[in-house]
Order: sequence, then C-alpha cells, then structure tokens
Amino acid sequence: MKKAFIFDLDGVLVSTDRYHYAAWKSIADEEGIYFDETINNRLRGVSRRESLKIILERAPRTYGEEEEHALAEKKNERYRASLENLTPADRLAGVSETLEALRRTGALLAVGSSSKNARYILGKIGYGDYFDAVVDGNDIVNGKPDPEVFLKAAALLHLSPCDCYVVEDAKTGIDAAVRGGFCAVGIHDAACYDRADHAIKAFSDLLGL
Ligand code: B16
Ligand code: MG
Repeated sequence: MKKAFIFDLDGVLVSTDRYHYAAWKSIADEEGIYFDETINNRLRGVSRRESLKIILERAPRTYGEEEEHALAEKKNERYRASLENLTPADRLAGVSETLEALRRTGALLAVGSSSKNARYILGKIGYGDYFDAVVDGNDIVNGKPDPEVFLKAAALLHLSPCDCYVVEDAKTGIDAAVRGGFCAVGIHDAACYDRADHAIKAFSDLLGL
C-alpha cells in the first residue's frame, strides 16, 4: 500500500451529481438549449466554466464572456442552494468506515477536487477538518485533465506522486492522475477506464490495494 490517498470529492466521497444536473438543466431550459443526462455525463470532474462551454455547444447563438460568466454564477447559486441540506448521511457507501480504517494503517488522506464548493461540501458532510490536505477549484489554474490539483495535494503532504493513490470517478480525473505520475484508481464510471492502474467496485476495496 502507498503512503497516501488523494480522493476526488464529487462522485467518490459524496454524490452531488443530481444537483449539478438540476441546476444546469434549469439554465439550459431557460436559454432554450438542449441538455440531457448523457451530455451531463461529460461534465463529470470538469470545471464550471468548461461545463458551461460543453452545454453551449448546443446553443442556437453565441454567448459573450460576460453572459457566460452570468450564466455560470446563476447555475452556482442554484447548485449552492441545493447543497444546503447535505449531511454526513450523504457520504457514499463505505466511505466513513474505509477512511477510518485507512487512517489506522498510517496512510495520509487528502482531497483533490475541481469544485470551488468543495470546502463547503466537506463541512456539510462532517469532514471540515478531517483531511490532511484539501486542494480544490479555488487553488488551481488548470483543471483536470491537467494534474495540477493532485500535484498540489501531494506537495502539501510532502510526498511524491508515486507515493500516492488518486481515487477518481471521472475519466478526466484518471487522465490527470496518470499525467501527474500518480497511481490511478478508478471507481464507478471510471472503473471501466483502461488508463486506470486499478479498478475498484466498492469504496472498501481500497483496503485491499
Ligand atoms: P463547482 P470533483 C467537480 O467535482 C464535479 O464533478 C463537476 O461536475 C463540476 O463541474 C466541478 O466539480 C466544478 O464544480 O461548480 O462546484 O466549482 O468531481 O472534481 O470533486
Ligand atoms: Mg468526481
């Protein structure tokens, strides 16, 4: 087992996917842009601005910088409102026990998320002070598949990428991990991605790495 685990947040520790979808869907509907769950799958792990660009691929007209900014802000207000009711019960299956068990092995635990709401979400699910390092969308210039978010997390842990697992549910996150020299572990959607070094079916399978 390696010295540390760097976890993606959304889709790995908690799932706010349905809230992202509902907020983007309401914006797309208001703008008369076709948007469905298949397109939504392409937004997984991708930054807010990049997500909007993907949605606007279907737009009947072009949008200026300021308009794009306003749409992204509006989406975030709606998304943030839906996060208000998150509680520790929203941690995904196996997360609480497995993180505790990993800690007992002496492993360091960190979060590397594209989300600018990551610290808010961590607080809501009772992990405000839990991790040894948290790097999120506010701390980086280049989003996944650039490895910046994970490299910063490893630096905060004072470890080399080769000493860390990155646990990801998104292909773009696995690409980031591989590019950064980490050991990439795919779960959920990313479990069938052949670039991942390991594929796990359940979060607790991390204990068997
Ligand atoms: P925000 P992760 C990602 O979180 C989500 O998977 C992705 O759908 C979202 O667009 C991105 O955060 C940005 O989120 O609008 O809150 O800054 O999977 O990297 O933890
Ligand atoms: Mg994710």
